[in-house]
Amino acid sequence: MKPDLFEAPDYYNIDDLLTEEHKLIRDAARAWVKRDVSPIIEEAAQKAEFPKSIIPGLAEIGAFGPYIPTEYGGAGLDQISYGLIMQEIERGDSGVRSTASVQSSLVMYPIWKYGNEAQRKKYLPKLATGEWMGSFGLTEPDHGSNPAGMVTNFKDKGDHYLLNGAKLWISNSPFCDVAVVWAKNEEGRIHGLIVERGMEGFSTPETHNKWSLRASATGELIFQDVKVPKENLLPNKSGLGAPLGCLDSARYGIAWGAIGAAMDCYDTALRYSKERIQFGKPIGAFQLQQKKLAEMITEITKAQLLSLRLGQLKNEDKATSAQISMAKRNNVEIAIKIAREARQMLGGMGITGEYSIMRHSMNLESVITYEGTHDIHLLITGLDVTGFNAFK
Ligand code: TGC
Ligand code: FAD
Repeated sequence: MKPDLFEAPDYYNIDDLLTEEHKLIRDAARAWVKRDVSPIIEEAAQKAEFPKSIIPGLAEIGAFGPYIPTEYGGAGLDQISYGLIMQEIERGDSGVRSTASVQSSLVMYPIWKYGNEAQRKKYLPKLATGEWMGSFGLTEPDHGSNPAGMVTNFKDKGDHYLLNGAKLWISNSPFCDVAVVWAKNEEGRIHGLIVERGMEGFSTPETHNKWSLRASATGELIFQDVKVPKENLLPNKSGLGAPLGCLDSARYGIAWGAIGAAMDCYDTALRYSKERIQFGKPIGAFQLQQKKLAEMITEITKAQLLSLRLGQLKNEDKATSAQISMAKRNNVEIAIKIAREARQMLGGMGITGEYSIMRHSMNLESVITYEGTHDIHLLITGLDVTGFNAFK
């Protein structure tokens, strides 16, 4: 892969709206991605391996639990800082951002919000340093967009719960130390359980042959009569709203993250358009290529403003789930379109691993599907503005 020459576009001087702390945190994450992610990520993606060597670095830039209070080992930052960290990591690779999203918003967040003090103290500090890695099991083979239909279940056996079922498409599953698993009790009510590696009957086979998110490990979570200690049930929230609450936090991070991938594709295509000569001119001098670049920077700027405003609302605890859905859907869509256009601007070179664009493009095919598909988020907006529920 070519040296990482990334320069972040900021067409509307959005930096002026950030605090000095935001910029310091963002710049530290940006420098880390350039130094520790860019040189190794293409090979990791080609080999379809998650680069575990970057786990300590992710912890150091505050990517594990950015907004979790410091007393539990988190970074104690605000929501805009969290978003900026996700943006910078996904500028490097969506799969690396996935690892951070899952650890922060889908594992640490439910333990922090729905767990008791003993659970917080036991798990959060080790998750914040990356000593323990987590996964989040909601999706099942027959229940993806409709998690309410899940069949994974647990029975009360007096001194423990007996967990049975299977989860599919689980990020970090092949190497996770703990999994936050959503399952129904005997009354059909959904609860979160913390399952630890080593519990008998718990296995995590890897899913192979992915063409997308290749630098992220994806797999299953299989439970065959797993005895889960009673103290591993998350006591403070149950029902589908509990996992969906975690998704709000992760979807928010993705809304920012997708901008990072879009910025990287735009920046690469812009640089290439100034260097690549055809018909005696840089290709950037042709109107058709300028149209592509002008539309890219317009969409990136709109997405940056959308995320920043959403971050302000989140900081005030006023962001609605539907507002988060809109930002996730919009920003991933513009990123995938920008990746596609940027890829074309590089001609044949665009399909190679010399540049990051094709990898971003393939990664974004997962990002547009997970955490609620593109169409599911459209229906959430549709429901919000009309009051009519098109799901049921
Ligand atoms: P519905 O009847 O609408 O709601 C059930 C209960 O949940 C509440 N609720 C929410 N709470 C918090 N946040 C949200 N976003 C919420 N949305 C709904 C709701 O108020 C209700 O509460 P209550 O107290 O009345 O019971 O539920 P539904 O069954 O009709 O489903 C609605 C739908 C389709 C929007 C929902 O199921 C959905 O979002 N489906 C998409 C599934 C999904 O996003 N899966 C993601 C799996 S995790 C993942 O992909 C990780 S990838 C990570 C990575 O690698 O980065
Ligand atoms: P389906 O739900 O079967 O959807 C198929 C198609 O039907 C989609 O286009 C969808 O939009 C459409 N559709 C479904 N319902 C409707 C409707 N009512 N109206 C209109 N169209 C509809 N899950 C986890 O729990 N944890 C993870 O860590 C995790 N990581 C993932 C990592 C990767 C790489 C991938 C690809 C997925 C991951 N997922 C994870 C699962 C992800 O959340 C699901 O793939 C996603 O929610 C969609 O579910 P599905 O794949 O079963 O598709």
